[in-house]
Amino acid sequence: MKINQKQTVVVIGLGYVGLPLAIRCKEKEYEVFGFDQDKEKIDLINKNKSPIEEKFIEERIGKFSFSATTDEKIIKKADVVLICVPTPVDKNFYPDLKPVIGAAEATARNLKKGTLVVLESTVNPGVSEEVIEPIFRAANLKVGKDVFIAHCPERINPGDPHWNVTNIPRVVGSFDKKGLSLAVKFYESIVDGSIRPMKSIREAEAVKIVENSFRDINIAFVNELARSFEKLEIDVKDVILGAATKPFAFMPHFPSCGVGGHCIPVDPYYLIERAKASGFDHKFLRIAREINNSMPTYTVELLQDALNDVKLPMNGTAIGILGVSYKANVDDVRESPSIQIINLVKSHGAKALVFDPHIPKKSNVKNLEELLKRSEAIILATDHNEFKSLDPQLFKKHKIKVIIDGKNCLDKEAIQKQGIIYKGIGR
Ligand code: SAJ
Repeated sequence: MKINQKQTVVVIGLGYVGLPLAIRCKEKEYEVFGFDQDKEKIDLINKNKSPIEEKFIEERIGKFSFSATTDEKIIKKADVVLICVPTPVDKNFYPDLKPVIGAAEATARNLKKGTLVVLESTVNPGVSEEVIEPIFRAANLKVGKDVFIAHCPERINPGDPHWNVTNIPRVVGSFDKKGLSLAVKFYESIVDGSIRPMKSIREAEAVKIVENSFRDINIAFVNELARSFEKLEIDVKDVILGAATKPFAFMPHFPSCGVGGHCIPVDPYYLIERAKASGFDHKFLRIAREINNSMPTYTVELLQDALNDVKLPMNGTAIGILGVSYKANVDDVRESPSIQIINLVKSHGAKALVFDPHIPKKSNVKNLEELLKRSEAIILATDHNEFKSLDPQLFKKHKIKVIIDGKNCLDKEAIQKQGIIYKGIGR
């Protein structure tokens, strides 16, 4: 098989990763079809509407439209199959490969011989060899002859105004030379950035896990600092910004009410569990996960302490929660610390008033005005632009007594000047 733009690409999984990828392949003049199990999503895409709030997609979906279906037989048309399905963890933080297995089995059932199959979903080292290859072998498809399998870990950063599928450099690994060369050629045809071939498919899988575990442990480091500096009355954000003036060998991360999203809090568990099966315990990764998982509880404890200072019980008090999304200016609640914070606040008998301008469906008040009017205390859980610019006098006007700034994004001094108790995460 040769890679050229007249070929047909089928993208399996049309979310944050698959949808921009399908649009980009269309922009690069491939014949593109999308396959997803979610009928609602398919109907929106076929009406050139984006199922997610993402500028890159919303700007292009009309211009580079492609047809999407819930029928797996569309895979029969593919010269290149791109698997972009979720790789979550279950409630015990154990990797859940069911979506990846389902996509690989559907591909094996409908595969045209000689097709290139690329897994973009984040998986631990070993999944391609131990899970994917056996699925094709069981369908009498020999890897390296009947099918070429590669791994090119996705690197989408939702909401990023600059880095997107067109320009983020990629790494690619495969089982064999032919698979590697086909995959490198394919990604070179759609990405204006470097495509680095890896020595093996297992090393390509390891790259993404390392990238995101690196971020998780660095966030855990500053979250631990925040809890220590709170007792030492040191403003951790000011210290991190001070350290960041060092032009080399320091990379700022910032403490917050928790680590959400479908990547950072999830990916380390894939390595922790696979390494455990080989007899290695990633103590450091586990401790970092424990620290980051503890931040929502810590945030609610800050609220309880502050309410004690104003003699307000949690029970029966109206608490405003600003933001449900896991990070600023997106509409994604996956693994969002806000959800845990809302549940914790409710478990103490408080009334949780929730507002997120990006996710009206998850809000239980009409607008910010109503939340401010009805709340006695506030937890800012997502640093949406709409919240960062709030005038502290507005809080005063609505007699807000306590503000817990879960993203350290509000003006501490200006709020304190209004006679409001302010507690940040480590400041
Ligand atoms: N967070 C902190 N402190 C920080 C940075 C993030 O508490 O210093 C929190 C965020 O509030 C959020 C979570 O961590 O709840 C994840 O934030 P993120 O900025 O890492 O956002 P993601 O999950 O969209 O991460 C993506 C990832 N991209 C891929 O996995 C392909 C990640 O690799 C990128 O490093 C990240 O974007 C990025 O650089 O922004």
